[in-house]
Amino acid sequence: MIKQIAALFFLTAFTSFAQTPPKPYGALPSPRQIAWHETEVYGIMHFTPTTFENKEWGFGDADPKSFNPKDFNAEQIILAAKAGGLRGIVFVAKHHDGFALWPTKTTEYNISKSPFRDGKGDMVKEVADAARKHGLKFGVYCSPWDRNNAKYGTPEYLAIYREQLRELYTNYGPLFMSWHDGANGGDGYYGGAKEKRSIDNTTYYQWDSTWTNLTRKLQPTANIFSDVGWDVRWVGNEDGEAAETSWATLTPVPSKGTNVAVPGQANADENPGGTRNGKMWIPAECDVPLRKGWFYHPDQKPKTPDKLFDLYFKSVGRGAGLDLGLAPDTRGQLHEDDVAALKTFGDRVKNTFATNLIARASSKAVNVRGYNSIYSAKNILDGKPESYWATDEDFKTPEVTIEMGSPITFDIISLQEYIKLGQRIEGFAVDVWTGNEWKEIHAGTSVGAKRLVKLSAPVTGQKFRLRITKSPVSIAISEFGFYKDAQ
Ligand code: FUL
Repeated sequence: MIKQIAALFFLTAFTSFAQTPPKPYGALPSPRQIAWHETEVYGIMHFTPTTFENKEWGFGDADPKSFNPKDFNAEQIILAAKAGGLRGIVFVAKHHDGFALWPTKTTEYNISKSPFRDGKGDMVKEVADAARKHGLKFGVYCSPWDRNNAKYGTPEYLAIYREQLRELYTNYGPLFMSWHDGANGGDGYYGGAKEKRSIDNTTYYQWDSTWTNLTRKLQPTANIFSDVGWDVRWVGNEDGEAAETSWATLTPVPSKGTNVAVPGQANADENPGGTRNGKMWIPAECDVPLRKGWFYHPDQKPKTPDKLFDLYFKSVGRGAGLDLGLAPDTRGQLHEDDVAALKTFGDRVKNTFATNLIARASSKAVNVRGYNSIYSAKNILDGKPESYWATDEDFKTPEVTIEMGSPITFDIISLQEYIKLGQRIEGFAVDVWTGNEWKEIHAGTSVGAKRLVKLSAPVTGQKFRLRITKSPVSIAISEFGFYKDAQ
């Protein structure tokens, strides 16, 4: 009897140990950030009187009557975005020129004073509705700098700005992002004063209480984008590229006189790559306009699908997000060149990643956590991001061999960590078996939400090996794949 109880005790202890997931490592993503990572590619849309002036930064003095997009079609824009593989749209509800694209009660300088829909239009609503109808998430950008408002620079303007956010947060459904720009102060119309106004952007907007009391309360699903957070950081350039080695973590340094790091105060050196072992999970967004400018200019052309595909690897493929600037023309639609570029890019991504060429391979790992099938290496080939291969505590640099029934040819490697347990891996390598020895195809560093590698030439083989070459803790890998560029 005693023996049986002891055996039972041992078995229970063993199975519960064997089922214990790896301890999380470092800063972790929140559920709202996990949802943001899944969005991967989205757009940011700029369309105000500035479009009709053919400028990038409206001064704030354009006549509201100039905003007259006779053929505005939110669905045309959203469908083009969807064909490009974009899963969300951040709509610039107010840019630096101060013109509000919804019938706000906070300023006369708004869409109801324009000929659009005979002064009865609400463009924020039209875009939000079209986005949701076609399955895209919706977010807003409301510029804190307002070159039209007479009160800009005084404490009264802060109340106006917050009320604008409150309107946007309460009338347009759940948002996936609230985008906060860093451009601040300078010359402007300011109700006719036409002067230069400087504010101290560390204190003037009181971001801490705005985000805590408004954004978090009214839009708990909205990821706050600004230079260094709170949820998503700026990548530090507008070229669409994160650093080759990218960490989703960062330690924001509070701006002088505040307890937060505010927009416009980025530590640009760390933004492109983040900080290994940073205190907070704040992944990078790579914002880049589809054309040269954020607003439509007839003399510019959209980026080529090849360029977009390359940027996809340098953003999403480095654990970041890709935010593509969409600029409707004066009709209120995306130019056919933009539509075509988005479609070719979207099709290429969709077709390339449609089939993981090693999905049916057999796998043999050197170690599986507690011999437990929950953590089997098979999980990295199952296409399910929720399952992962984990190893025992002391197996920090394990390897797994993948074997196919017949040879395959590929030129893309994809690797994903199970980021709910943090960003763990610091180095990995992939080899092909040549018949008598292993030959390294690629060696890389950080992984995180996703690491994509485009090889310089296609590789053919039947047996492969993934080696984790550096990690401070045991690993948790959710997906591993080989793909062939569908160009
Ligand atoms: C910048 C702004 O100044 C640009 O006009 C644009 O809105 C871009 C997305 O962010 O900081």
